[in-house]
Amino acid sequence: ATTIYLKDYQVPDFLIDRTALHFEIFDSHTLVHSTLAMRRNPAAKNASAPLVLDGCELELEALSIDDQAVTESGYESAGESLTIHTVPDSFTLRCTTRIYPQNNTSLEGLYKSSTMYCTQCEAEGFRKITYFLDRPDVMSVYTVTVDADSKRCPVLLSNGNLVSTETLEGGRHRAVWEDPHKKPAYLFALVAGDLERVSDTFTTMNGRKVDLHIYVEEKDLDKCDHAMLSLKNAMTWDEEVYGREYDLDIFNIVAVDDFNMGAMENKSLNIFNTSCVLASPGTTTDAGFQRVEGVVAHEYFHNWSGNRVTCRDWFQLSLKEGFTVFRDAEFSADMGSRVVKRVEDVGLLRTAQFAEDAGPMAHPVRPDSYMEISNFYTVTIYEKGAEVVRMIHTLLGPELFRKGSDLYFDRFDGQAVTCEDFVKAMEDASGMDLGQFRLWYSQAGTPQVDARGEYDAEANTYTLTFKQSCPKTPGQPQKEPFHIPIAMGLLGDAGALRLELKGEAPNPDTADNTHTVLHLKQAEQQFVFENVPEKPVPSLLRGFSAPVKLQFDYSRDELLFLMQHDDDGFNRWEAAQQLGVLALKELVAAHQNNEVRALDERLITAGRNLLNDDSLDLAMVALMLTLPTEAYMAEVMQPVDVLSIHAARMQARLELATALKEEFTNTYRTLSRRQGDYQPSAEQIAQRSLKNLCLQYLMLLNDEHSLQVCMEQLDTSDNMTDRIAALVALVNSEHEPQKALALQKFYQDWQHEPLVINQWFQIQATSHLPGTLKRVQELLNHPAFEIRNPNKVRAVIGAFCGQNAVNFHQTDGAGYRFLADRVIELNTLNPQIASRLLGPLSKWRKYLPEQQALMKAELERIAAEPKLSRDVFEVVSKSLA
Ligand code: DPP
Ligand code: ZN
Repeated sequence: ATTIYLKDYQVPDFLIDRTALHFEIFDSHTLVHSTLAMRRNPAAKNASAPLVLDGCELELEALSIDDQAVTESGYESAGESLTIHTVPDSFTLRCTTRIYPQNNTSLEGLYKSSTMYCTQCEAEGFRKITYFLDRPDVMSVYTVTVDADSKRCPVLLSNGNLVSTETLEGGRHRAVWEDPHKKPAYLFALVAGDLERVSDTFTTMNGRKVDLHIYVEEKDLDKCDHAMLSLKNAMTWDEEVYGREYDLDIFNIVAVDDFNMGAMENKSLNIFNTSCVLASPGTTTDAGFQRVEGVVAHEYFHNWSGNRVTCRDWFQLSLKEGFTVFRDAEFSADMGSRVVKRVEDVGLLRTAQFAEDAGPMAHPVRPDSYMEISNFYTVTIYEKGAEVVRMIHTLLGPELFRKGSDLYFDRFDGQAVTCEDFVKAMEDASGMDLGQFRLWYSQAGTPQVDARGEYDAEANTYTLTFKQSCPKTPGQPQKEPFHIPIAMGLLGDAGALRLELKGEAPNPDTADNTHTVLHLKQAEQQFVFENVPEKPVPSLLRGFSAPVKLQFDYSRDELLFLMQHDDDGFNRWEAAQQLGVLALKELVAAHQNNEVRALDERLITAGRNLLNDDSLDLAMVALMLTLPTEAYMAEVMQPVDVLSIHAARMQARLELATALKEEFTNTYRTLSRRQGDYQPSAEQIAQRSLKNLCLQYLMLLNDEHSLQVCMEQLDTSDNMTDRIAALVALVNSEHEPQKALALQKFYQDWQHEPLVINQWFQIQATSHLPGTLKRVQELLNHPAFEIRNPNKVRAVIGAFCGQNAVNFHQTDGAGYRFLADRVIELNTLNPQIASRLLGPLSKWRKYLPEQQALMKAELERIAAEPKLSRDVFEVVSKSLA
């Protein structure tokens, strides 16, 4: 496979001013007739360049230029392109291709999901529909005509406005759609099927009335309310926070069961994975509700950050994704609990993204090269990209940031631009120098920041010394120091201390002088605080103000102090995490040495205080009572000893459960009583999360009373959050007959709801008990399993390999073999999903030597397969390099 480089970028040789597509959908095939108004790009380097169109797996039926047929000698077709050597400066290209959506298992281009037709064109799926200039800097105005059977496909949708409908002969009908906004091909969408819809309206800030529709299968009509409400909230929020108004009279969402991603922001016709749009209390957990809210907002926000202003090339993917993730995270924070949202996001970043940044696929937020762009829809592009935008927000402050975003949208509306254009707009609007800051876009790897503090009691000064470094990553042996914003405060016995930074005038604007943002720019840098009356405990990197690994030698008592007294909610949680890390590390070491060691008493005392204090936010209590995850421990203890980490964490949880049995029981009882109608509100979610955490701890005790409580919750809950929590606790317990019966009953009750059955799959695939791999293999043969459906693959295979470390890494290597077999199977069916599944194997170098050898052997087995997709080849070859 060839590697594509950012440095080779060239403007397109041709432009497409207008695109007319006519789809004739038949059972056996689809014909696509395209008419493109093309001309040479005046900015092109080569004024006589041949026309090179992108096309993949297409049967070409007709091709003409200005109504002159192009004969076979007039073009050359090779790989994924079609070259026409001589063309005029301006011309009409017509072409007809024949495609087979029903055989398209890659779920890119036009494909069939059960009985409906739909498209997924980002990043390069449009070339599977017709020959085109399939690159985001070629933007065109589209008219789309769709013909299909009236009965099988009563609903025909595309981007923009419906301009006409028509009944055709032979029981067929037609719809014509026109999108007045020019767009790149990756934002094209088409849907044809038998769908019902839920409708509402939204009136924008300037009085435009927008029709909102959510299209689903009839059986799912009762699961659209939350998405609709989320959409309206997102539309209001984008007006209020970014001044962005919707720009068409119609906004459609369609739910599809077979979908590679979460959702897709096609202009005015968002296509969603059912898992990210359908929600009802009876079938969806709190996490599911929050996901729907977040993804609906994310795709809506793309209308400006992605569609109105799009990417010049795919190296700039984070321009739209990082910014849009930052936007949706802030939206969710405003709709629910800000601290909880931040804790969740940082949790993902510090496990998945930090691991990616330390592995063979590490890449900068703006990559320099790729083989297959689908492999770059990563936690680095999305989550780290969002952190980079968040840092700009922190450095500029909300007002200047808004000035910068206004300038960005204004300056680049209707254009395809770069990450550099975004940063420049922020710089121009704020006057801040972001020169060094730009390294966050070009350098991969997670910076390590080591900090120490020194108090001088005579001079009343406190000196913080920071050292930063960044490990080497593929292609980047050496790194320059980053510009790192460190939000911080100093805590004294009586509370937060006033900050007087040496060499800086106190800021008269801020009444609150107890919080500041330090600009760490050098490899080593000191900050001296003056008039510090006592030895402080520093609260550093508040709100996780930069995506770095911070090391500060806190004593455990200082961490306990921060847990109680920090003004920053995120850092209170972080102190609890770091305390947990220290305690777990001790237990891991003991386990490795076959020693018996008890959990640090202080964790038990802290837990008791949290459970006994009614003044605390319940969500915070739940978060702080959750020990660092195994995935996070794997990030802070390398090489990773999976089994010891698991054993240590289980031991710590059991000790907490035993010591705090009474507190967990009381809290559980109190919270169970507080029930009203189910709402996915921050308050109720907090209650349920703490209640269910208590249940999980109690179930570790393996006693009759806990079992009874758990069974009662399972049988009597009116919502899926509580039901699933009880089932998870039961499935991970030793109560054999009850477990099997409950799983069986759950399946019987919910077999008609695929999304619920996916959770049923996932719960079994993530059981930490022995024998899980065998069960997972059985599940692959379960009638409800379907290897062609990405959600099911993720629920069974993805969950087992990615969220069940102790079983995936079982010592005989059977977990690795299982994954390699599935990757080989999916490689031909759906390369994107196959490649994505490989993640856990690709990071083989961080495990113990015996595991490394077994993992590597499986990667080599995959590498030896004769026909590897570009997707899988890239990940496997880079993993073994
Ligand atoms: N559909 C994906 C997203 O919204 C890719 N654009 O992030
Ligand atoms: Zn996105």
